[in-house]
Amino acid sequence: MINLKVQSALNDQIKKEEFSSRLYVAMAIWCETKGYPGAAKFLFSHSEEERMHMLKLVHYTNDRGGKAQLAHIEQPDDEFSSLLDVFEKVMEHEKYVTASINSLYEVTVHEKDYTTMNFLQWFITEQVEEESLFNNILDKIKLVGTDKAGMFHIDKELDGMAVAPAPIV
Ligand code: OFO
Repeated sequence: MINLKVQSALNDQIKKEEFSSRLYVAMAIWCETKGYPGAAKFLFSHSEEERMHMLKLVHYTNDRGGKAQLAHIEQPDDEFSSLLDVFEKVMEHEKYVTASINSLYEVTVHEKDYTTMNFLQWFITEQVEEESLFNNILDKIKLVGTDKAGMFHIDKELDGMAVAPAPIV
């Protein structure tokens, strides 16, 4: 049976992953309506990945004899000044999620919940990959600045980077 403090921290993370999924849909909508179809496709697919993260936590909590709980999700921002602004906000958000995963891990260390510590390794690695992915995208966007041909090229590249989410395990 899962410890209640760990369960509560997992539920908190479930809320954040669900919010991430909504935030990336809001960003994808902005991109789709501003002429960046590739960035929109990429962000819609990333939203699916966040949903998969949420469900991974849901199944784990339930499988350990706990109960996953959904919470009220606040409205994400949906106005951005540029594609650079969108990806700067993605980066900011991912750093926040990384800090949150680290805090969740600290709870499991404190509670000596070795099974959850082990489970969270996947999320720790995933955050390293996500931060590096978004850093690369940000570097490219900064490099082209306001050059329209460059932006068109980046949008095409983002189109190719959209991935179908891996199955939940
Ligand atoms: Fe769930 O990894 Fe991004 O937020």
